[in-house]
This record gives sequence, C-alpha cells and structure tokens, in this order.
Amino acid sequence: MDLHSMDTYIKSLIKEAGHRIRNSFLVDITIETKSDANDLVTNIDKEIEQFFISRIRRDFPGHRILGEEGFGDTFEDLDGVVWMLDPIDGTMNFVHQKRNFAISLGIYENGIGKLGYIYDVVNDDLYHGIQGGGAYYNDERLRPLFDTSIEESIVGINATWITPNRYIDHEATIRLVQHVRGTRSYGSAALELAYVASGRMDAYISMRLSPWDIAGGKVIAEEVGAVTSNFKGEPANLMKQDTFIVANPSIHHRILSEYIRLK
Ligand code: 2AM
Ligand code: CA
Ligand code: CA
Ligand code: CA
Repeated sequence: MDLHSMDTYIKSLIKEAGHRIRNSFLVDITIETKSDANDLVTNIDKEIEQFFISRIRRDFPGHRILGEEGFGDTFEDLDGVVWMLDPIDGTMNFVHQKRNFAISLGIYENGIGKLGYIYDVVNDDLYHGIQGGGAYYNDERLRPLFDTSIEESIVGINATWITPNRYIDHEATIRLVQHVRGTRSYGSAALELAYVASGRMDAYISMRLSPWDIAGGKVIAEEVGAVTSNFKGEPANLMKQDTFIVANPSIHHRILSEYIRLK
C-alpha cells in the first residue's frame, strides 16, 4: 500500500463527505432509533456510509469495509486491507447540537493501523495519523505528549461513570473526578481521541466502544505516544465491542489500577 497516495485520496474523500454533511443542515433529516430510545441514527449517517463505500469499492476493489451502519462487509478476520468507518461519530450531537461530531476512519492492513482520520465536520478540522509518519492537526505536525500527573490532567468522562451502573464501581471513578484538574464530556469518542492526541485532554475513558469508534483515533493517538487499551490493559480488539481508554502514557496505568474498578 502506498500510504502517501492513499492519504491524498482519503483527505479529498473525507472533505467531500463533510461537505455533504454540512449541506444536510439545509434540509429535513429522518431520525430513527437503534438499540434504545437515545441511540439515534439518521438518513445522513446511512447516506454518508454508502457514499464512502461506493467510492472505496470503485477505486479499491480488493479492500474490505467495516461500517457502523452495516452497509459494508461482514468480518471473520482482519486479513488484507480493511477500512473501518464511522460516518458520523456523535449522532446525538449531530441531531441536537449541529456540532461536536466527526467522521472517523481507520485503514488497517492485516490488523495493523496504517492511516487514521478524524474530521470535525463543522469546524473543518482534520486530525490524521500515518503509521511511523506522525500525527497532524490540519497538516501541522502534533508534538509527542509530555509527561503529566493525575492532578494536572483533564479527563474525558461521561456522567454515567459517577452514577451506579452495571459495568464499574462508581465510587472509584468519583475519586478520579475529585483528583483530576477537570473533566469534559463531548459525546463523540472520535473527537475525544483527537483531543487526547493533540494534548487538549490527557485521557478519555468509555465503557463500551466499537471498532469504528476507535480505529482512526488509535492510529493518530499512538503516533504522539498516547496509550490505548481496554480496561484490563490489553490492546484494543478491533473485532468486537469493548471497554476503552486512551491516555497520556504517564497516567494510563494509574487510571486503570487506581480509579477503574470493573464489576
Ligand atoms: P455514535 O454517535 O457513532 O453512535 C457517545 O457517548 C459516544 O459513544 C459516541 O462516540 C457514540 O458513537 C458512541 N457509542 C457507541 N455505542 C453507542 C450506543 N450504543 N449508543 C450511543 N452511543 C454509542
Ligand atoms: Ca451510532
Ligand atoms: Ca461512533
Ligand atoms: Ca456513528
């Protein structure tokens, strides 16, 4: 795979998709629910996924596509080149806020992340990473992350973490909220990964993410030295839904060992 020519192609594809999403603000959209009443999907999520798939199938017929909305291929393994796409990450924000959502795309070869893209559509901000070639914010190279401490950190965390829930002991995460400098919750896993990679936040934790949520951001984050894993500290599995943390390397272990207690 020629990463440089792929990168040029993908950037133009993503910008075109972003243009289509911005245009959708001018027309009525159809909103449906998926697993529950707050799990939203729109016709735009589906149309954008289909737009990517038609281009990828035309221009890269040997590649496979894993898309959140299910128009791509089904997977038993990650052999060959696989595009992992979330056409709109943060659909609730897309519907309600008209901001704070992103296109998230990762290109993997035999399970290894090669290229990663997170496009903040409304702000026209593109984060991308090239394996071994660095991470970028609007084509400006991002610096490797500096060491930090829990006490000086801003952590991306959802309010459900500090309410009783079936995944984790919320008393432990209440202590995390008390010990860190601040918390944020943007409602787009991909954007939160981009913020950790660009040093705007120091960690982001989620109880349940899917491969398309993290595929692009993992490549970008790892290029600046951020650590990604599940809550057991194992590498993120790109075949299934799992817990997820991305963090500055100096606080990754401490968050997992002191502040996240799995039930
Ligand atoms: P989505 O908007 O693409 O569905 C919201 O906190 C974040 O979690 C978003 O990145 C959202 O992605 C993701 N997410 C993953 N699974 C979800 C689910 N079942 N319901 C709602 N958001 C989900
Ligand atoms: Ca969704
Ligand atoms: Ca998502
Ligand atoms: Ca989505």
